[in-house]
Amino acid sequence: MKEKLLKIFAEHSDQFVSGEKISQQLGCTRTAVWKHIDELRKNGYELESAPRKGYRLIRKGDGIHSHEVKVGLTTKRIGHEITYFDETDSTQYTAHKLAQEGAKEGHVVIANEQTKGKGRLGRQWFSRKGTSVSMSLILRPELPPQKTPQLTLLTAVSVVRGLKKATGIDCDIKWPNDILINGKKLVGILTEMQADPDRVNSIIIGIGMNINQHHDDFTPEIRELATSVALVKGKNVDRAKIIAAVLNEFEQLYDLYIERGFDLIRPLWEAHSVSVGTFIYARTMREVIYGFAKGITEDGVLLLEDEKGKVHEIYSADIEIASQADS
Ligand code: BTX
Repeated sequence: MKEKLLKIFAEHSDQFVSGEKISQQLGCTRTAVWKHIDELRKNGYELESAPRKGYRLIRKGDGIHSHEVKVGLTTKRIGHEITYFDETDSTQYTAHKLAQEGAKEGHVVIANEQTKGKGRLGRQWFSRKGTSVSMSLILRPELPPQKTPQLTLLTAVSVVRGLKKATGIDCDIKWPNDILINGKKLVGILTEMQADPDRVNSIIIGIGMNINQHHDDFTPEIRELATSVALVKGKNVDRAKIIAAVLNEFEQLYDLYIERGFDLIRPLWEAHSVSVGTFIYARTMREVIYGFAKGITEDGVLLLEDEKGKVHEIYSADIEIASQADS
């Protein structure tokens, strides 16, 4: 009901809508309308009421609303099913559960706040209420498990293109899963799967985006390494619009990928990459390797040529771009 009421206000932006019209559209009594309006106010919405005119939405609450995302979607299936939480532990957990229960490809889980956001290798991902986007996308491609890293790279391209369309900002990609602006982390991507040895059952792509955080909204441990769209643009932006733009880009690239493979995605990824064609340090589980990042393979594996000319295939690592003095 709340979603329907918000949709009515979205269709009458800045205008009054009479209580009678709302009750007709919602199919409920005027008293029930008043209760729903009261509920919205408790959720942080500012609503003006005027005798004989009705209600007018002045300021939205700090949530993300499914219908606002859906209004911006041009997709055929991605994002058509949305499960939304004002607060949850991690959207990845819910998405895994939904996938096990048979959720369809394209189902998206979105949260306004995560209390146990997951990064890679058991690390934490911070997402502050009302400022960030935490979402997990359920996919069911027919792929062998070793191809799934390609989807991380495809997602990174979708995020860069979606952010450009929705906000005008240009971001860089650092292999494999970081989106950066001026060297600071704006977005993190976590790809997980449920698979048999030779076949993927589902892939869950988690995307954490810093959107409206200001400096003090970041916890001290990430304050110097993180940035947000608002910090770059100097003003807050609409999170629902950004989600829709990213999902739109994602579907286009994903359809292309399913039809034609990774070959067309790779150059798009390389065009935004700051970690290829340069000297880097790659910190793997076992060692740190310094060398020249030559490119990525068909499977999204990073090729790193060390000082002795040996080329290492890096499947998973944290990358640091070497300073000019190192190279
Ligand atoms: P990662 O392991 O590459 O990055 C995690 C590291 O990034 C942390 O150790 C910390 O240093 C830093 N960090 C944590 N939070 C932030 C932040 N908000 N901004 C910048 N830097 C940060 C990246 O893992 C993958 C993150 C995926 C997050 C999404 S959100 C939706 C979905 N649900 C969930 O629990 N995880 C994914």
